[in-house]
Order: sequence, then structure tokens, then C-alpha cells
Amino acid sequence: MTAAGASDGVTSGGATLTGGSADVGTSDGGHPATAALIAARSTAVLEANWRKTHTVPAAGLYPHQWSWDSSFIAMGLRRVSPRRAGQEMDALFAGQWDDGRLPQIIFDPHRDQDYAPGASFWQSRSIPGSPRHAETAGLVQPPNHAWAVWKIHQADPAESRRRSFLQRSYPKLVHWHEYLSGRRDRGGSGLACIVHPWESGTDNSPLWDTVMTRIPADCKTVLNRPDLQHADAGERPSQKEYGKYFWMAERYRDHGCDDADPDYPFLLEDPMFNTLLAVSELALADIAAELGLPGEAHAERAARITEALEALYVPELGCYSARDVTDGTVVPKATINGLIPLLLPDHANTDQLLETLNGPRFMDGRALMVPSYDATAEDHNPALYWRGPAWFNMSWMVSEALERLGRTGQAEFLRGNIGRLAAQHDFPEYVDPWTGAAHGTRSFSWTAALALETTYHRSAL
Ligand code: 2M8
Repeated sequence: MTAAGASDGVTSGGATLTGGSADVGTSDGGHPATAALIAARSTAVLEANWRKTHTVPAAGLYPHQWSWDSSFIAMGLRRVSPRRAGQEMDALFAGQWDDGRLPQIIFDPHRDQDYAPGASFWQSRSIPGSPRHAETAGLVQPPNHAWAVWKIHQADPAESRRRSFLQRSYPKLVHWHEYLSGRRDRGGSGLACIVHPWESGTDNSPLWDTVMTRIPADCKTVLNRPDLQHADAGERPSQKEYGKYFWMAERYRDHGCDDADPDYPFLLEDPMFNTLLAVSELALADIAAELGLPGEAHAERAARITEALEALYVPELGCYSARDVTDGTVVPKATINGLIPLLLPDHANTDQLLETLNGPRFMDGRALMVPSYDATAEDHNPALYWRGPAWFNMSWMVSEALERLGRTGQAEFLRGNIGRLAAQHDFPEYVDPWTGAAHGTRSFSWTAALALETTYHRSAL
């Protein structure tokens, strides 16, 4: 199979993308039509969601550029167009702040009414250190970007070198990580803090419930919910939760997004966010080596984060959890966030994490993809946003970890289900982990991108 070519038109099983080319391949171990069809349909979704410089997560529900979505999207896009995958990351870097942060969202000014909070809420240009040529949110999202950049490079190193992709990305990624390891280490433990549930990527995970009880819901902004025009209210966060989300965003914005608010009430160290920081530090070590630069400091930082994460391990749950920096407590809940440290090499708790993954809280020998929340918990809900459903990016990260650990059978099981369920249900945002029933919006970009990625991976086996 040819991973990708360098011309300007992409063909993937019948769908086209401008910016590169690919042969989707015809062999996936006996199901050639299935592989080609999944690749073609995934590519068509990504093509439809492309907006000149970047891909929107979903045309209706999420009409701007989201930070960690773009990394997942680029990881799939690289299979059919490394060039477009690089453009996706370049567009994100164009929104970088002077302090190094890569913002959660870069807004499309023409769609301000279509998502809340939008550019008119953040007024980012009035905040010192924000970019002059982009309107962005002040928050961030999990740092999977260096990981994506390295994978894009690996898809077509010659094309990457021709475009100096690593040269221009590396300093931006280093600056981004400095921000997270510096100003965001609010607890002084060597781990980065998130300051809002939106920063976790797992917005209304039960991990944040206790801290959320401390947050008032009396925001100044009139609550507008354009999201409810595109998704079932029963599958989205409640109005009360939204009031609290806005209250925190207002407080963070009104303090100049400076991470210096001494009484800020939501400061959490999340195991997934920090795992991705460590994984991305390891990717920076590879990028530095490719550029002929010293990379030891990146590997050392990854090791330090891995060590610091041990304080977040909960032996009774057999996984990691989030720590509330305000009072030092670790939240006693098992979520998918706590299994993502499986991605870390040389890790002390790998066996226990694998046991938990396959035990009654998660796969239990019957799940099709990994549930986002403990299936034994009373409030597990397989249809409610981040409180039980399986997400394609999470299951894909677990499949990557399993592959690295030599658990190729289970990795292949997850990859197969990612491609199949994505294509069967028109690329849903998330699915019921037990039945595969689709939820959330459809034609969702990271679902399509990771279906593409897993399909190429399987076809190359
Ligand atoms: C969801 O989050 C946004 C806020 O960022 C929302 O609910 O409106 C999450 O699933 C998040 O992980 C994702 O990045 C975003 C866009 O797909 O949607």
C-alpha cells in the first residue's frame, strides 16, 4: 500500500482531497471492499469539513477550529495528504499566544452566532499577549500536538523536509510545552493543571463533579445554547452545568487569562492531559533528533512527568484519577482519563491498568469500544456525553497503547470496531460501548480521521 504521495489531488477509494494523493490499498486481510469503502467515506467527511486552512470538528455543532481535534484529524489526514495534515497544524500554530499557549478554539469570525461562547465572549484581542491576526478562546486543550506533528512527518519524511515542517513546528511546540510546564504547574508538583472542564477534552466527565459543586452558576453572560440545535439536550451538559462553565470562563477571561488568580476555584491535574504532555515530550525528543538538535531534556521531562503522575494512581480503582490542587485530594472515580497512562513507556502500573481495562469497570469482555466512565458506577450512562459512551479518539489511544505493549489482538479488535462503527453510523461523535448505537452529532471529523488511520493501519498489516 502507498501511504501517501505528493501531488495536489488525493484519491481515497473514490473520494478526493486537494493537497496530496493516496492509494487506499485493496487488501485488509480478506475484506478489500470494506477497507476501501471506509477510507473513501472517511475522506469524504474530512473533505466536507475542510474550511480553507483547517477542518471543523462538525459543520453544525462545532463550526470553528478546535485544538486537540485538529491533532487527531491531522493524524488521520496524513494517510491521504501529509500536506493538508501539515496545513491543519500550521493553522493552529497561527493562533499561538505570546506565552506559548495553543488555544482551545480559533474562531471563524463569520460563525460567531453559531457556537457559545464565541469570539464576542472572549474578545481575545483585548487580552495582552493574544495573537493579532486570530480571534481565539483563552483556554487550552490536551497537548497531543507534538505527537501529531511527529506522525505527520513520519507519513512522508521527504515531503515534510521539503516544506521544513519540523523546523517551523518545533520551536512553537517547545514554547507550548514551556507554558504548560511553567505557568500551568499551579500545584508545584511537576504536573500541568487544567483550569476548566473544557480544557480536559472530557467536558462533563464525573471527574469534575465535586469541584463543580463549588462553582456558582450566576454568570453575567446570557446563556445561549446553539449546541442544542444540533444535538439532543439529553446528551449534552445541562443548563446548570453551562452556567458554571460560563462563570469559570468569565472569571478566567476577566483575570486576563494570566494563570495568576490566587483564589481560582478549578485547578485540577488530569492524568490524560499530563500523559499526552509526556507522550508529546517524547515526540519532541524524536523531532529534535531528526533536526540534529539535542533532545535529552525532552526525554528527561517526559520521565519527570511520568514519575509525578504516580501521585495520581488510585490502587483501589486500579487506574489513575484527577487531583484537586486546592485541597490535594484525588477524585475516587474510574474514567477513561485514568487509563490513558497506558501510553507511557516503562510504566510501573501497566499490568494493573490492563486488568482494569479488561475488568468489569470497562471492557468486561463485552464492550465494542472503551467506555468513558466506570460501567459499575450507579450513574454510568452509555448515552450521556463523557459519562459512559465510547469515544473514537479514546479507543484509538488505547489501541495505540495496546499495540506498543504487544497486545496486538486487542489493539486490532478496537481498530476494527473503530472503522466499522464509524462507517456504519455516519461517523458519530460517540457510541454506546455495549451496543454500538450512535450518539451526538454525525460526520464528526476526528471519528472520520481515526477511522481512516485505523483502516490504513489494518490494511498495511
Ligand atoms: C467537546 O467540547 C466542546 C467544548 O470544547 C463542547 O462541548 O462544546 C468535547 O468533546 C471536546 O473534547 C472537543 O474538542 C469539542 C469539539 O469536538 O467538543
